[in-house]
Amino acid sequence: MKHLKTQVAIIGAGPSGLLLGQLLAKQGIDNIILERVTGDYVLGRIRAGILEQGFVDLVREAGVAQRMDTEGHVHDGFEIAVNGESTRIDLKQLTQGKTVVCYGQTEITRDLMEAREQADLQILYETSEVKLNEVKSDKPFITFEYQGETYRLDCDYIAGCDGFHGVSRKTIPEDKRTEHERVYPFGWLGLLSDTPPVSDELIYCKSERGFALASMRSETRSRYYLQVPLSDSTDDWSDDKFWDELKKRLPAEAAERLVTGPSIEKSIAPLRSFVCEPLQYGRLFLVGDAGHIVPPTGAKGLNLAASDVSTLYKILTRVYRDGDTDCIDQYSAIALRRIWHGERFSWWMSNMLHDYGSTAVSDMEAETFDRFMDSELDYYLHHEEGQKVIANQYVGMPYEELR
Ligand code: RFL
Ligand code: PHB
Repeated sequence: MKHLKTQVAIIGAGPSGLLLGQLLAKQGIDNIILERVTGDYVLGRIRAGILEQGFVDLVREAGVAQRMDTEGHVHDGFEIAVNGESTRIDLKQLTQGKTVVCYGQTEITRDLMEAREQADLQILYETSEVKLNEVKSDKPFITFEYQGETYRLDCDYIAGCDGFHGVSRKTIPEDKRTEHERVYPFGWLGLLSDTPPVSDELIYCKSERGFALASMRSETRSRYYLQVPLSDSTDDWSDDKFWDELKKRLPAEAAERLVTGPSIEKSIAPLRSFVCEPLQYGRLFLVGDAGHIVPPTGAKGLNLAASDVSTLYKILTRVYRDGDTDCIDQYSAIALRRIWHGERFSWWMSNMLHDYGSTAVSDMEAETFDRFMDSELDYYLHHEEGQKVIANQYVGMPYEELR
């Protein structure tokens, strides 16, 4: 068996693991990242596109913001269209100056991987049989297979940044964790294409045919989504069928402007709300999707991962700088408070904008429910106080400081 030693062992080279690793390294805290797949595979996953200010600030603090600052686009607002009638949520005006940045998760991940390589920091790709041991002791260690050999990695702390399907969460005994979950009865079919975006800003569309989202990655690359039944697969959706359906769900003026082209990626993501409590067990911390999942409607998944990273980074900095090991017990409560806000907002936006089909027991009940929904949309879209509720949550709740 080969032996390795580090201060913080990080499992997973997604945005959570890479960002945490970079921040810790800047503070002189040694870390090693283990990743199950190859770097190219990680970069092939097309996911989030909207970054809150807190995320942007953290990437700057990590010293990896150069490309994001030149190629990312600041968005002052976005549109919500209901049956073709569009309302602009003016983020900047409604939140006293706050905005979001449009820059793809793939690009952030690429920037972080390159920075890590340049700093000669280790990522062990294609590790398997990863097992977390003695996490309740002050000498935890990880065992794994790498390039045909068995390894033991001794460390002080373990950051479980290995996503929803990772091993870290499952290391916490079942009777020591509670998992809250809601699965939605539909998925999002995403399409990426090298075509100019239909609009400068995102358009979230509620229509009688279901939800759609017009998003983007750059002036020449678009990202669109359609609500689809969970039983659909990408084989059911030719590019032509996708574009035809999207045109029917977009407001008419946008549909007329839409430039179509061949897809360069197409995938279906199920929608899920999920929270594991607590997020700390001994010397193991769950970070990002390893501990929680949101439906993508509020653009919160990656942003919640960033606030977890920020909290853990502050804690570990204090541990190594001041020798204050008691502060690790603050992690779960601080992270979870912000996570539940993101969970509730994403759930609420999903409910408001998707078609769930009717579960009403009579026509009258269905009509009453429609009136409730019309009134809810009217309040949140056409009254300033309602718009403020959306805008303030969309730009993100402030990060909480350690005690
Ligand atoms: P990730 O990105 O899933 O990375 C986890 C990494 O851990 C590795 N791993 C392991 N490594 C070693 N050993 C093991 N046993 C391992 N098991 C797993 C995995 O290979 C992977 O590289 O989690 P992280 O870093 O916490 O980042 C979270 C974000 O990726 C996620 O919150 C967002 O992408 C969520 N999300 C979206 N969020 C948004 O804000 N806006 C979006 O539009 C949006 N679209 C999406 C999404 C998530 C999706 N998923 C998870 C299916 C679209 C999709 C399809
Ligand atoms: C995206 O661009 O992929 C995106 C943007 C906003 C969302 C979800 C996805 O709410």
